[in-house]
Amino acid sequence: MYKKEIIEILLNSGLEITPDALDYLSFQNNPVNFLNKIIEKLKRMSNNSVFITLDLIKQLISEKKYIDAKLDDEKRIISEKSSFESKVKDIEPDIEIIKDPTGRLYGKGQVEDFRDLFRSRYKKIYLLLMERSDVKGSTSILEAKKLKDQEITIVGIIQEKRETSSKNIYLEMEDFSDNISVLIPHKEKELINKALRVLPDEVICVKGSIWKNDIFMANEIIFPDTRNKNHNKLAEIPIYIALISDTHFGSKQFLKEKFQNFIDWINGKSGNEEQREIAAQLKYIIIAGDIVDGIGVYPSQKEDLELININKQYETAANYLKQIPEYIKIIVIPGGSHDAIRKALPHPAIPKKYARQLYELKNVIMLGNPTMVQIHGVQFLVFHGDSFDDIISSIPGLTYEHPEKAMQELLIARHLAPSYGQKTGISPEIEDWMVIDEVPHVIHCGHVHINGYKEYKGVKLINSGCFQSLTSFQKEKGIRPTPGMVPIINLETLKVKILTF
Ligand code: D5M
Ligand code: FE
Repeated sequence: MYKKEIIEILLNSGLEITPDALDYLSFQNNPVNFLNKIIEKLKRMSNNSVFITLDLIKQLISEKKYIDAKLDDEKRIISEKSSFESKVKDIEPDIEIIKDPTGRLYGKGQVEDFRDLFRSRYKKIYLLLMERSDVKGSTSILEAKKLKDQEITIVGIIQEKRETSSKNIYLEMEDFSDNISVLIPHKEKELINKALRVLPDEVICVKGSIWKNDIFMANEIIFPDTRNKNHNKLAEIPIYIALISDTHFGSKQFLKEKFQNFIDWINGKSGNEEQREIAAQLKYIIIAGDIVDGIGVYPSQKEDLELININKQYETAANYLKQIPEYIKIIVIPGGSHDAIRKALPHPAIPKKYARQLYELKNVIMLGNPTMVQIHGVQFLVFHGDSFDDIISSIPGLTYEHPEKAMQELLIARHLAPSYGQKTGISPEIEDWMVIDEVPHVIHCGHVHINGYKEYKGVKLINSGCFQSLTSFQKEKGIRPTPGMVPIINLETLKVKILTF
């Protein structure tokens, strides 16, 4: 609706815009006003770029709160206008819980349990690799060592990755029959780039042959990856879902006004005509962890807390969510460091003893992390993203600004937390819950506090951002959050929009 107007203004200013940035702008509360402020800011910065990209906009938003999405004027005008009525309130909710670790976690931390965990991981990913037309069968490492001068395919768990001074990479791999050093020669640039993306404890396939001294010389690295996701059975009518995370209730940096704006929009009390139309079709919300800020998460956290009682933090969350009409179903999963659950993945749902008021809300469904749900045929894999710190620091080229790229690496590895023994705690369960057995339509994560979105092979990779402003911890780490950005998906078309509150 506003797009033509936006393009016209940009043409007049000698600027161009990328399609995602145009979508983003057109969904602002007052797009023209928002755009004019961006142009003004660009001029002041004497930025020479002709293209307005989504990254550039995000950078500008995180720098200053000059583009504050307060809806004051518009809100007043609209609330005086027509009354609001939901178009989906009488539709029967259609949620199927496909996978939820709650009540099914038994790991006690014994050494044998870790063996079971890695066997389960190996078995599951081995089968995914065998589905690929370019793999078809493999040789055990024990057998492979006896086969000289022939092309061999092996599948193994990465025990260690080493880069030598001559820039060769060695992958130490094992498959429960034996282990072997796999050499990636430095001259093979493409292969080296792939090897740099390999993470410890990941299961991958390599092709090549036995070289001298039982060293395997690789000529190909194959990740399990995925085929294009088909979009056959989606919702039959437009029904919307909003994805949020990292609300951090109880923190002094929890953004009350932005969250209240979000709730007001749900209740038809704010937003432009197009946004109100979406609100009238909103039926689901998923919250992907870090509901509250927790207690004692880092040494000086007390100074950042408004509420120093965990129950009170969840009670506050419930008091906000109470304002959401009951016909809207809310799925809540925890995050590892702030919510009241054990540190190691997978996480069960937040226990009732901490979050009684959330359990008392009839429309709230408390599940574990990760969890897989199907809503009107659309599958959502919901994971807080606890492993992102490890992945972003391990794979060259990944940054906090683009969490969606980290999500793509996880999907390619078909595992949500590949490496053991780094920052991400992993519990030794009999089954590896973190393997992405079934590829969903949408993967929804949080944790990094930076909104990000991309599509990979038909799968929407979405990081929903946060409702907490910059904390001293993030400032120290150089992380610039993008609070109040809420991805909304139409379950009929899978189209994604980002609303800003
Ligand atoms: O995470 C808030 C932000 O801080 C998010 O961008 C992730 C980042 N973060 C969290 N833990 C770490 C560590 N250990 N190193 C680097 N960056 C980190 P939250 O989990 O909400 O505190
Ligand atoms: Fe968080």
